[in-house]
Amino acid sequence: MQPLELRLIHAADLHLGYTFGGLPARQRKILQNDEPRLLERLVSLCLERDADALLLAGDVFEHERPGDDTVNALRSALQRLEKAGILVFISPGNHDPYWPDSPWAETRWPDNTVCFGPSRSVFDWKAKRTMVYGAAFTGKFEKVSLWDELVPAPSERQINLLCLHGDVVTEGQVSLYNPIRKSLLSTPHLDYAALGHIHKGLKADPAWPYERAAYAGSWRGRGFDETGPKGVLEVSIRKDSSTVGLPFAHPYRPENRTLNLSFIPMSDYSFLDVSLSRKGDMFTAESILKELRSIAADRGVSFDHVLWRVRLAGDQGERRPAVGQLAASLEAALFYLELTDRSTLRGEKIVLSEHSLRGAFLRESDRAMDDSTLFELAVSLGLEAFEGPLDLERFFAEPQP
Ligand SMILES: [Mn+2]
Repeated sequence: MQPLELRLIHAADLHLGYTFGGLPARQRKILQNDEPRLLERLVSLCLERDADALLLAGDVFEHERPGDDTVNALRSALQRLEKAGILVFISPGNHDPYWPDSPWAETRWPDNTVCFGPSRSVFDWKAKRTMVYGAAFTGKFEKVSLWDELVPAPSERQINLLCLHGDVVTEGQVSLYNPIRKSLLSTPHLDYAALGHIHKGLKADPAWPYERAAYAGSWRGRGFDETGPKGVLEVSIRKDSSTVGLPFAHPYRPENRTLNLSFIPMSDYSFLDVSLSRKGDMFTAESILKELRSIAADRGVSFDHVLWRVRLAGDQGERRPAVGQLAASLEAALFYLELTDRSTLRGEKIVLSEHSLRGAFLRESDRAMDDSTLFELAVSLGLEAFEGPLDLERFFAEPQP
C-alpha cells in the first residue's frame, strides 16, 4: 500500500486586528498595514509549499468580535486557499472563542474551511485518509481540558492530527487555558499535534519533551515581551502503512513514520530588548548602531524593521553624552527606539565606599555576586529602587499569551 503523506502549514496566534496600542501613530499604522500583507504571505506560502492543509490553532483574531474588515480579510484569504484545493482547520482560542454571535458561528466561511465548534469533534478527511481532532474555546477560559483522551482512538491505518489551543501542563499543574496533558500528546498513533497559545513557539526549546507536538508561536511579535523572529511551521508527515491490513497479527510491526518540522519566519518586523555595556568608554551613536546591527544579524531579524528597547549599562568613564541627543541621532537610523541610560560614570563609583544604605547595598552586592551581568542587573535595579517604585515588569517580563 502507498505510504500516507501530508504537507501542512501550522500557524497560530495571528491575533488579527491587533492595534499595537503602546506605539506612536506612525509605527502603529505601519504594523497595522502589515497585517494584510502577512495574510497574503501565508496564502502564498501554502501554495508554494503545495500544502494539503493549513492548521490554525486558535487566537486567529485578537478580539471576540473583530471588525468586518478583519473578518473579510481572513475570509478572502481562505477563499484563495479554497480555489487551490487546500483545506483549512481552525480551533478557536481564548481571544476568539466560539460563541453564537462570534464570526466563527455567524460568517459564511468557504467550503474548504473546517471550524471546530463548542463540542470536541473529529473530521474524517477521507481523501487523505486523515482524521483531524479539534475543539474550540467557548469562553475566555477553559478550566477543564477540551480533550483529555482522543475518541475514537487514533488508528495506525491513517494519519491522525490534533489542532488545539491551550496550555501544555505538567502532572498536577492547573491552567485556565485548556490544560493539555502529557497523556493526550503521547496518544499512540497521534502523528502531529498543532498547538496554539504559547507565543514563543516551543520546539526550539531543548527541554520540550514532545516529538510529535509543537507550538507554532505567534506569526509576529506584539511587544517587547515577544522578541525575535516569529513565524509558522511547515510540517511534513509520512506514514508507511505497508504492513497494515495483513490478515495475521504482525508481532514486531514497527511504527514507520516520519515527521519534519521547519520554521518559516513571517513578519519582517520584530521586537528586540537589549542591554549594551561599556567599560570605561563613552557610548556613541556609531558604536551603538554597529552593535545593534550585529545583534539583529545574530537573531536572524531584519535590522531595518526592528523595534528596539535599548538599555545602556556599565561604566562610561569620565563623561557621558546627552541621552536626548544620542536618542535623536539613533532614532533617525532606527524604525523605533526606546532608550534608557543605566550606565554609571567613573565618579559615581565613589558610592561604593559611601557610608550610607546605598553604599552598603553596593558593597554587599559586589561581595555576593561573581557574575558581572547579574551584578549589573542587581545594581541597576537596586539603585533605581532607592529613587522610587520599581518597574519590575520591564526586567522580568513574562510573555503574555
Ligand atoms: Mn494568543
